[in-house]
Amino acid sequence: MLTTFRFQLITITVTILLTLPSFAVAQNVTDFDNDQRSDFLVIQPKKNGALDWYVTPSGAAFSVTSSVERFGRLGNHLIPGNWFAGSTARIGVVSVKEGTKSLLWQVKTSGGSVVSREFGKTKHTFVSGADFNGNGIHDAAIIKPNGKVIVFAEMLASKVSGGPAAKQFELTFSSKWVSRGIPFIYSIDGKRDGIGFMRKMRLNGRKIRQYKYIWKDINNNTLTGRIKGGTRWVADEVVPVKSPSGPDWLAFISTRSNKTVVTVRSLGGKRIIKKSVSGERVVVVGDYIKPSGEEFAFKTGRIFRVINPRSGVVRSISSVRGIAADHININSFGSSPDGNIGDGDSDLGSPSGTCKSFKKVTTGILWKPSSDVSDSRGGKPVLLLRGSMKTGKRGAISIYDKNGQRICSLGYKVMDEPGVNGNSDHYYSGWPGGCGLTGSQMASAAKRSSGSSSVFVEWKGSTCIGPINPASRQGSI
Ligand SMILES: [Ca+2]
Ligand SMILES: [Ca+2]
Ligand SMILES: [Ca+2]
Repeated sequence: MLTTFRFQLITITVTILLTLPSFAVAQNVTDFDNDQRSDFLVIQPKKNGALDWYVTPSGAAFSVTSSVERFGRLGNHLIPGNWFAGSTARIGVVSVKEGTKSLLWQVKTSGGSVVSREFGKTKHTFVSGADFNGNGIHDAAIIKPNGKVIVFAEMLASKVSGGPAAKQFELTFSSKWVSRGIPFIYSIDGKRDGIGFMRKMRLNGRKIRQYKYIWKDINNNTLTGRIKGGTRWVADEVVPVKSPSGPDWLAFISTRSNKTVVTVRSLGGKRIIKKSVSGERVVVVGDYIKPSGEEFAFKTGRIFRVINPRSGVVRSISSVRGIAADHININSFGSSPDGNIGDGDSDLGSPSGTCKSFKKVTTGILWKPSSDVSDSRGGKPVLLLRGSMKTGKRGAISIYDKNGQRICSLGYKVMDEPGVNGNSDHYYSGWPGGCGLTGSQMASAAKRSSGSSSVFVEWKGSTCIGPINPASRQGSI
């Protein structure tokens, strides 16, 4: 998954790799050119909301970037991966099927057709990019609020003629772990993935807190324990990193306004490496370079800085600007996205929070009705929060009408140049996580549902910023 990326609803995400059986298919998830190494995948949302995909392949020594194709729309989550038997990676998206609350999974085949299947609902968290039975083909899973996890092995591969049979499995966790934990993918043998939840808990009444976990796979293996050490750090995201052999490692990714920290540990807690960079960065994982095993990479603008956890070797690779797509994506269409890239937001109409008090637009808060950037954000509102007005929220924030009905959303974007606009946090309508409406469309939507064109933006606790006239500039930073 990507981090900070914890982004988008388009949400996109990040990746992993598997060990390759000699007969097969590249299991390296984001391997598009079939050289068994991961490639860098980036999307650029266009003004009309379409997504253009680009790949910077390992096979050409990361020296060129090519356009893949246009597929998906703002508001979709990205699910690139090895979805079919005998194929290299393919691009795909998860969206909410129009007029329903069902999740629609769609992946492009090499022939250009689209293989799709409905699986899960908007109230579920979905998991893409994991291989639960270790056959090299990616499987889908959904996490239900009641603690049930449904694994759908070969969900899409089975729809292709001559493909393997699909099979479903059910794993059960307590609803507390699901609601309070960070979901993560992990393999005990480097091949077959399982799913777990990580929670920061107090140790036997003592003050210090550590991460505890519970993990299961479809072969009835269960692991429980705690991550030794690391009592101070708080992770936003926990992502698997293939070690050179045997069990996975885990990358704990922590993003703050002034730096991004990645700590790679074994499940037993042994620290393999810790790296931090200034500013908020997207983090992706893949087997990009030698030696064997996966690397992680910080993305800044067009540059991916690749770091091997064991050797510490660093290499910089240039791609294109855009949102990095990782193959492991754990996300939902709700209002509080977790990881990777942004978050989608198609579940409008079921406000998850309501404004109990209001904060007027003041210094440190700036609403611009029309962003002047030239991508999908252009001509649509952006909210800037500076200094003490920041909330730390990443992903999507909700916009309500005066009755507390959710009518739109804004998506958080990591800035390519950290520190821009006084180091403000930026939230866009035309960015993953955002609803894509213009200022006047937002005003109309609010007017239709509440009789008033004013809107209120989710802020801290149950306090909202507003009233705001979405079609005019207000505030200053
Ligand atoms: Ca490759
Ligand atoms: Ca599989
Ligand atoms: Ca490697």
